[in-house]
Amino acid sequence: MLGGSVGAAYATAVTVGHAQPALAAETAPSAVAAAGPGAAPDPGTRTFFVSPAGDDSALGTQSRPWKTIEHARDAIREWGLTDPQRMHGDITVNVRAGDYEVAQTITFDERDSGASGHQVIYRSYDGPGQARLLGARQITGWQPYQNGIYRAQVPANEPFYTLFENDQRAVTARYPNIGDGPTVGPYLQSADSSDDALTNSTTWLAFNAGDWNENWNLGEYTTWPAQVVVWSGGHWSWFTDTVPILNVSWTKNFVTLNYPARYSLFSQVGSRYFIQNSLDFLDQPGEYFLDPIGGWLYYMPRNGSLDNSTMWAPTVTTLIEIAGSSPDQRAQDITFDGFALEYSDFMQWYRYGWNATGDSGLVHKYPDYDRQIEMTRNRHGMITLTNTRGITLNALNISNTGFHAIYSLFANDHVAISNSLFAHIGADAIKIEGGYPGEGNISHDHTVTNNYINYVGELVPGDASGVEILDTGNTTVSHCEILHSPRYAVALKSITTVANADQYCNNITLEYLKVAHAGLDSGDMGAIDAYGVSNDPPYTVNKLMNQITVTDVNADPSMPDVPPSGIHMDSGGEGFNFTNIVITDTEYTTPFHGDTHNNTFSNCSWLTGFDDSLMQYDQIGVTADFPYATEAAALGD
Ligand SMILES: [Ca+2]
Repeated sequence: MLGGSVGAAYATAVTVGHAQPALAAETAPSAVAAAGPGAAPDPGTRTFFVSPAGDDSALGTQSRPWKTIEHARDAIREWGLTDPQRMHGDITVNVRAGDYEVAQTITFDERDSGASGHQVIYRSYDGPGQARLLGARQITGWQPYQNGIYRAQVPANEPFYTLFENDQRAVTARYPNIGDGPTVGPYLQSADSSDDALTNSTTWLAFNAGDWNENWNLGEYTTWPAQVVVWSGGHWSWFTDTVPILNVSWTKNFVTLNYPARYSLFSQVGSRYFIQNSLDFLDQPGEYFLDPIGGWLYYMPRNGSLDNSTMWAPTVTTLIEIAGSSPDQRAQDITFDGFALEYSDFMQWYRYGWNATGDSGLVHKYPDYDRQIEMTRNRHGMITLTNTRGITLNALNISNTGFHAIYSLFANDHVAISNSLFAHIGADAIKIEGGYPGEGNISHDHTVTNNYINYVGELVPGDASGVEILDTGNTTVSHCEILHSPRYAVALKSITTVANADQYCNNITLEYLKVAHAGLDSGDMGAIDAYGVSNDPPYTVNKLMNQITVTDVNADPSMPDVPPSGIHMDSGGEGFNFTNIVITDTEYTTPFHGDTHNNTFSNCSWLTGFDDSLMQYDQIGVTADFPYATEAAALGD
């Protein structure tokens, strides 16, 4: 029944028609209207308008639109238009073309749900990408500073953690300078040390003599120190940490970090890293440094001047949050259609997951799962969903995020993400994360189809993924193109201790996917990767990969781990049926890496008897009517 409801919602969302029919015999309760956010609408009206030129004290009509989405939400809420007894059709908020700067996260909860099978639809009225929600403010007042650097005054003590020149992310001033390639290298390497306490530590990074300069201002002991961005774990290249430094010992050549990295900073070979966030590192076009204490922002323009540039500083980590109060009180049947969403913030310290079993501090049936999930403090998506049902996200253009683009966290089902463009994403483009194993199957029945995903993991290259699905099942990912990922294109994860009865990662279908340029900076992984999703016999085959192409899975030459493969079935990567798959140009010795006994295979390019005529190449990837141009996003392809 829910599936049918979502299908109907999707059909509504992609309908091109404009005016919605008004209900004839419906009135807003006068008491509610009197307490409401403005003049009551024409009785029965279900269509409203918002415009950058509007006024929240207006009527919300096409000729007298409101100014903010928040006001439309409040009006619908306070007039009781979604009361199940009164909601006899969809409610549509038509958002006109233009820029809407989002200074505070726009939140929706169960009071904003559709009812009786009808949706509340917020849509870009003038076409896909025309209504733009910007999670940033413009920085103006730039003056030449020195050496090609400009600077502008900014409010003190309002730090932000990424910056944009027009539609392009700036680089936090760093050493060594970023290269031209698709990775965030080149890197330094942490040093071996005669002191085991240093090399086995997650907070001490030993450096090679000459790599660091005693004259650098690293902000030691301040609230705004330099940071190390490091593939912790030495030869492992699985996770990147961004960690502020505490201080430097120039006599012993080691740095003490303010927080533990995910793994030891030395293991067989040095951990790859760079240093960022000092004015002394600002020497390359495109680099910036923020001094939030003094209230100055420094930037070296990419083209020598800022005459044709607008500088955007992010204001929020999340632009839209849809969150019910609890799994029993869900926000449901809400659609966002056609919006562009650009710019969101990152943080000063990032680490993927807790370091050890039980570190979340919460009691769980599988406490080792703490190591598999985002720490509480890092749970940010440009669109974040929690405690929802039947949310439709269609024809969005999401770019330049700090964290994930769309983050479905914990109890959500029947999320539909379709026809959308993702480009220049800080972490994952689409992350669907269920709850802890064995504590309830709360994330399921999602549809991810017809999406174009290009350049993910720009701030979190370790564990970056185009689509990551954690402890979630009954989900289909289809007709997606996923390009340029330092780690995964698609990752399916739980943890290897989970028993079958507690396993929620069943019935996953990946099909008609086109993957290229993944595994660009990571090892011991595949462009499509699974871990811990089927751990015990009988390894029932209940997951499908069908009609998939994967090409160019080659890591940066500095990557010291086992080279990446096309498909990597890690421990617990069992119970899959692989059919009609072509993998080319991978760095690992074989295109497929994993168990061949508890998975089934037919017509795969690395097996004898492969028949290319069975590949439906014309149906792989996004469809011909994809609503956005993909060429622009593919620059550098
Ligand atoms: Ca630099």
